[in-house]
Amino acid sequence: MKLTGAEIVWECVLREGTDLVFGYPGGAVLPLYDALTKYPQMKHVLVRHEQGASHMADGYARATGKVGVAVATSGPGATNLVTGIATAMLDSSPTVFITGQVPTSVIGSDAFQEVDITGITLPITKHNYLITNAEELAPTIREAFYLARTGRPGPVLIDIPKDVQSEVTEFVYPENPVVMPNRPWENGCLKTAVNEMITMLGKSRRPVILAGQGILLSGSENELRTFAEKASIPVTATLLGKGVLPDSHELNLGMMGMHGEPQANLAIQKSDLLIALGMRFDDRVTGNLREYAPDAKKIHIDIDASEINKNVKVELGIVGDLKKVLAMAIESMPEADHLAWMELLQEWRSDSIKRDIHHMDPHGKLYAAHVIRDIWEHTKGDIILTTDVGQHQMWAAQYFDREKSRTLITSGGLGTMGFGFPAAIGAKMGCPDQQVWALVGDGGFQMTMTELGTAVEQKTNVTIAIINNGYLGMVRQWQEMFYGERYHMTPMHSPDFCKLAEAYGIPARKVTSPDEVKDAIDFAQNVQDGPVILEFVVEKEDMVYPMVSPGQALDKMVQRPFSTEEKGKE
Ligand SMILES: Cc1ncc(C[n+]2csc(CCOP(=O)(O)OP(=O)(O)O)c2C)c(N)n1
Repeated sequence: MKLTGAEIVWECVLREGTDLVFGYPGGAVLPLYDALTKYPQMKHVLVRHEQGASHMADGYARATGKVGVAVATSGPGATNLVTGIATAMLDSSPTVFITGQVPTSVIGSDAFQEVDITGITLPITKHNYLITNAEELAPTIREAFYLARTGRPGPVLIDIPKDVQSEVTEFVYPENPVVMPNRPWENGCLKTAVNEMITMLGKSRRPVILAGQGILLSGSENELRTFAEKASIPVTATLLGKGVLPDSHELNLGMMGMHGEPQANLAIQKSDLLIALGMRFDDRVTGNLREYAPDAKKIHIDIDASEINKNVKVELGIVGDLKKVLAMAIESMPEADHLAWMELLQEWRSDSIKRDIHHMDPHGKLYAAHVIRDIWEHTKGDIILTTDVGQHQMWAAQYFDREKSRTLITSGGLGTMGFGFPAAIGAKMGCPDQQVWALVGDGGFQMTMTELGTAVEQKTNVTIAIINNGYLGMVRQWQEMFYGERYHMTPMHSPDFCKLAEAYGIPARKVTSPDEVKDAIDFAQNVQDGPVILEFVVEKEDMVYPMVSPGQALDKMVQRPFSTEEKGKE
């Protein structure tokens, strides 16, 4: 069958199981958009800015586990995707980005809207391609989707010159599976390593599992649970690992790291064996590396060999699919308990940050953490929550318990402000039967609120909960703690968000006191046919505690100082 390059693109994307793309047209993708008219089964969501498309594709991918796809034109269209591509790269999100390029005859001539997007995105993609003729399209697209979703997932970019999109060629879909020269560890080799792990576990009195996003990416939540239960090992999760073991599980210590639970950080520092599963020892989770878990032997299991020994030197590194490795371990490991260790952890647990909020009487004031906990309670936690970046993100990690994976979607690695709202649109389109909320700061929301137009047009039912503290809150917190309370360039003026909503025809409520919160949540839940905005005007100068200051050891946590009222109660 003879097809144009543009038609081949859509044929192949559909065959990869994707019938939804987010994008924005332009000169260099006109043939692609024109061909789209022949593929009504392919839904295209017209965004308001290409960054929005990139985060929507990412949010869709994280919520569903499927590959998210975004399309943009050459030059500024392509560069507008860059932040989203980097966000997907740092968080291993399976995504494919398709960009138009100037015609092959003028590549390299600084043609109108020419930019070397494969050069620009080389370090922030798992792989990228510049297509030079239409015959390359089908095998390349097949390979791109394979790369995006296999091993450690990530973004792949395909740059397609305009003339290639119009070129007519024979379309042959490569039915055979993609074969890549990767060398996973053989079973025998894995078995030896797993036996070594079991021996180390047998000698340990204070083991701790560090569970990362790799658990959900490999679909090994059940294996994690059985592994932890069989050997009675407490589990702490990274931000992106939240939900891989239910927060209500008795072995779950909560999140680790800079704003982690005290018992989780203390457990790591006092442990004699860390078992790191699909995580990458980011500096926000280790604190000062020289003082990190000083008495612990370390085991690191990851699909990506380059992660082993990158930040933390380990006694045992295992490169493999977590599902397979954990299943092997479960089969041959003995049951165990670590009673003395559990008792100690229980003692530390009573120092949890959770206590801090329940003891804190708001005295009529609206605190962000309370709002977040209230949303959790009134929605019974049964929603997909996306967040933006900042204080509200950390409070969400602390107070919005997760029972399932893929229900907290947040930019962990890159910390991209502007991610939360478009990611929620993508998540809702991937999971239409689930309630989706975007928790955003007043600062971050203003970076991508232009996607309100997209949500209205698409009738996307997401609730946007704006935590409005009038500041770039997290930066203000650092100014308070480390820069002599000089709040320079962090107070931020916002529009009247309810009036903004009105301009778009979006229902909205402003909440200024604790007794209005529940009503507002009910109001939002009654809206079913499009976006809804709740603006929570919260205390301006609140702090996220506990906090491990940069450069400090993980157990040097600054706790919330008691207020005068609370001191009286002690
Ligand atoms: C694109 C981008 N620019 C700058 C930053 C640095 N930054 C991190 S948190 C933050 C403040 C966020 O403020 P806001 O969105 O109001 O949320 P809050 O911290 O108040 O909850 C800033 C500026 C960032 N993470 N991303």
